[in-house]
Amino acid sequence: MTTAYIALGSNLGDPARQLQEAALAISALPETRIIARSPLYRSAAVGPGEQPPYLNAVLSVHTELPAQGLLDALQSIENRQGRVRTQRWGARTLDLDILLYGDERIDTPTLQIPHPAMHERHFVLYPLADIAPPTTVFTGQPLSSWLALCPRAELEQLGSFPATALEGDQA
Ligand code: ROI
Repeated sequence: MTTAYIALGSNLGDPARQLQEAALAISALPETRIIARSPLYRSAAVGPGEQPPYLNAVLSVHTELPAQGLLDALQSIENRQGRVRTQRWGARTLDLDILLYGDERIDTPTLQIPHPAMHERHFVLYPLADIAPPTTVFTGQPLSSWLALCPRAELEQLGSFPATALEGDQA
């Protein structure tokens, strides 16, 4: 059993609903259970160009799926929820990224863990800190150190990310 952290993001097509549906789909994955969910956060889009603000959250799961199997499952959830990959930094209905997979380091053409940009993104670090121990280490430093280096800026906490009735009482 491995504890993994998954970042969720959306800035198109009713983002709150996209994140709810994604959590429901993740809760239904084989050999995978949602352990905790961060609150929902809203922030301006980071990156080039004009696009709508994002809604973000982080989930922790216990899973028996291998990292690449988990990634494949998350990509099929993205695709089912209408994600179209156009530009690299473009707006999207749903983005699901594996941040951490136990304490493994993975570097393949399809998967890099820890996620290579997570330590510099407020919209990932703050929701991660809501559910992960501050002693969690990645990219050479504990989460608490990365937070100290990353201004919270205009990141706005919107409230809880409740489990839907369909997810039962797993999280
Ligand atoms: N900006 C914010 N605020 N949240 C995201 O999830 C997000 N995702 C992205 C880029 C385009 C980098 N910007 C983002 O992929």
